Amino acid sequence: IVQIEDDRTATSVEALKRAILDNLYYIVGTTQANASNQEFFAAVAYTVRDRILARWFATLACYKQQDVRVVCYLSAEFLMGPHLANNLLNLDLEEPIRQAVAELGRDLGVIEEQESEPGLGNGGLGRLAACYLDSMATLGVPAIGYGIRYEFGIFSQQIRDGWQVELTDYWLRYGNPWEIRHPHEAVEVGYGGRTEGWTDSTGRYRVRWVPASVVRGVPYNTPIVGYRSGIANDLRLWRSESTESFYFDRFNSGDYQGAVAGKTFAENISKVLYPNDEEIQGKELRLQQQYFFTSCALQDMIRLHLRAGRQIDTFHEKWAIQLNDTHPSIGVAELMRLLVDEHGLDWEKAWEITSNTFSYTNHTLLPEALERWPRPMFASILPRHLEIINEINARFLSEVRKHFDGDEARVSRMSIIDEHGEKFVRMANLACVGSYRVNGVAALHTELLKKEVLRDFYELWPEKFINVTNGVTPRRWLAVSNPEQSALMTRRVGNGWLNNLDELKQLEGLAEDAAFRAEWRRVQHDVKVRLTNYILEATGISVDPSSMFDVLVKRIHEYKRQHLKVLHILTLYFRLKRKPNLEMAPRTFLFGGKAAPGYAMAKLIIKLINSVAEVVNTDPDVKHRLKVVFLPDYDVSLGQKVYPAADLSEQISTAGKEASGTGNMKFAMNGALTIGTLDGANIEIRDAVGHENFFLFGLTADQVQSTLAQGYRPRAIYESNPFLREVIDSISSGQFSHRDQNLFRPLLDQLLNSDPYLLFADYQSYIDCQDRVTEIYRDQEQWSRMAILNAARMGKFSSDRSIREYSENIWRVAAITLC
Ligand code: 26W
Repeated sequence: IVQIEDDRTATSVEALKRAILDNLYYIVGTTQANASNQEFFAAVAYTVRDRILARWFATLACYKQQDVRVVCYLSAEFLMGPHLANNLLNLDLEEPIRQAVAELGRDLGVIEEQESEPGLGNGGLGRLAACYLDSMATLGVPAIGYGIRYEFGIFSQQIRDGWQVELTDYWLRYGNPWEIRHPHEAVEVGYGGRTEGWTDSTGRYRVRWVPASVVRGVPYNTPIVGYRSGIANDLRLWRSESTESFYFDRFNSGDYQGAVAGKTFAENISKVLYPNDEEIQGKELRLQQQYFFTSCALQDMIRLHLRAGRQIDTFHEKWAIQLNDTHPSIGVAELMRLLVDEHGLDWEKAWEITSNTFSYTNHTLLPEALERWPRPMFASILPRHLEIINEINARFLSEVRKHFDGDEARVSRMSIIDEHGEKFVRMANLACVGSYRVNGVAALHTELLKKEVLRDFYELWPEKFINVTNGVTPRRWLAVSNPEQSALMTRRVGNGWLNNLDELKQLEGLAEDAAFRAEWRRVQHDVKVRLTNYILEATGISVDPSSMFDVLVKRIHEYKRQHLKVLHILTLYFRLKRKPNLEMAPRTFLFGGKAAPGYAMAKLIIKLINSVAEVVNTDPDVKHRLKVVFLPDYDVSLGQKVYPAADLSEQISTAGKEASGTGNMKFAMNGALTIGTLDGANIEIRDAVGHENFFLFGLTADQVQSTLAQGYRPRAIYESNPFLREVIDSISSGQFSHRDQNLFRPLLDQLLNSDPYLLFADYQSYIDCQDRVTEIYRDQEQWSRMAILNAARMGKFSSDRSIREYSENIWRVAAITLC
């Protein structure tokens, strides 16, 4: 028998080699001899994508056949990171591809490095969406991710003279082999204009929206492969384009300028990701973006629903829409508009459908991050939606009045429209009213939502509120990022942990095994050498891989307190200045993270870190015992290099400010010990790994509140603590700014006069705790024991557990098995 292998599906090394060369020649358009590594990457990616397509169609067919409820995860951000290595792991193709690539004369590691990551997110919220897509595909939860295909993702960061400089991120420069454009599934989205009444053929009064402009949304699909589940879900990102026909008139009448202006408006919508997190800007384009992808998503769902031969009034039975924060919450009004205006349902039926479809996840307690839109702006962009929101609000407020007889203060707090002074549309209120479930992302966060930010809503509908603690995917964050430690763990407990992270519990016993601990340290050292080489290449700084790697990577924000870390470094620095021969185990302080371009204080913090680095790293008294490194352009790819190499994970936000944190989980899974406050998921991590294996410091969320309420005076702490005073005075004196005493003035003034994030209140507790860290680190055996126990006990923080909770408690979807 002659067996013919299909070059697009077969997985033998020989077939893969043929397929790569074929794709290189016919798709990329080059030859093996001439191909750059970048082109070769594209050929490998196409080869992998070919092997996904059959699963993708099979998955869709299976969802259709089983008539399942589908989860639609609506998110303005998906911070996916590079796909190749992750897809190879999930498809179990890593070894044959590695060999095929090697036999074609290239190195898979080098090829993987060519992939430019789709940085379509700012930080935690966008990365969480990516982890959840991975877990949904792994568990077989039918899901579609809906978002925006930004042409420019999060800016790339350079450091010049210690300052952050932003460069545009044209991630599509070399094309994107993972996505498939589907122009025949395009939809139209309107903006502006007016509404008008009309009477339909049954004599019923109806309203229609006559937009002033219309743009086309074109979906680009990227398959999301589950870990060895045979399932591929769909990430659908929408690109805005102009509807040629709309501007044709202007063009024909000679108004070329006008025709092009319309095209520019349309194309601008999906042009660039807003680089802010945790602070709203109230910009028109942002609302246009939010409405754009939300409307595209809802139209797409309705099309799929009707195409399957179903009636519109069963919509909520077949679709569960998760709102990733309030960014897509305009969807509540849009679904009402589609059902009432376009599909002719009456209001009550439409509301029943809508309010049984949406759920809302809140990701932040910071008041400056709660979205609200000035009403006049909202009215000019979405006039029909404002009418609908007014109607939702009127009905809702009458329910509130019935329930809380006569409590007009409460009515005004809960109103979707903020009627005080300049009027606003409050998107969190709209999301709460339109959703059947509202969740926070860590136990403390959910409690604070119920007690403070959303208290009135909790009192009206306690049953709506639920906690789902965040999780991260152990595939990308352990298996792909840290192959050395993964192999070690798999040798001891098998590879079941990849889809059941609780299985790492079996490592607990090995913490007491001296040989295992030695092996653990050897692996950790190798991983640190890998990062050491990267640091040298990226920054020119040489660090000692046997020093403690003390790491703080996340967006730069005052509440995350990167500057508290600086106070610690300087405290150690002055100890060494006083006693140059003091015995001190060497530490390498690694920072990474981007500041929002308009956030002056965050940018000044970056400058401070680099200024301190410049002095400390070159001071002969320090004798290399302290090294400070700011790693530029922190992104998913860099995270994958950093988490595995960390010894100490810094999670030092002011208690009550960090909703959850997810970096904290990635570190601990990789065996780093955490120094942290009782904030967000830190609390649950500490409970899981054991209090004795976690370095706790600082005020609790309650203490933070009462400290501020009692008239907090940071200057008094400064005056009474000589070590803190020395550090602050040294910055003030210009010691780290070439004698410039003004450079860091805004930062110092803020700390001395108000210190809203309580750095001074937590300073001594932090320093004392760091001294305990140093003490324990001297006992490497003890440190290894604790590190192993941390890695072994992180099962709860797999995103698989989070997705199971969403599936059971919110979405009411069952995982499918392939038919
Ligand atoms: C409108 C500006 C804006 C943009 C993004 C405001 C707020 C956001 C996000 C909600 C910020 C964010 O990413 N929050 C983070 O979400 C993570 C995932 O749940 C949590 O782990 C982090 O603690 C939280 O800061």
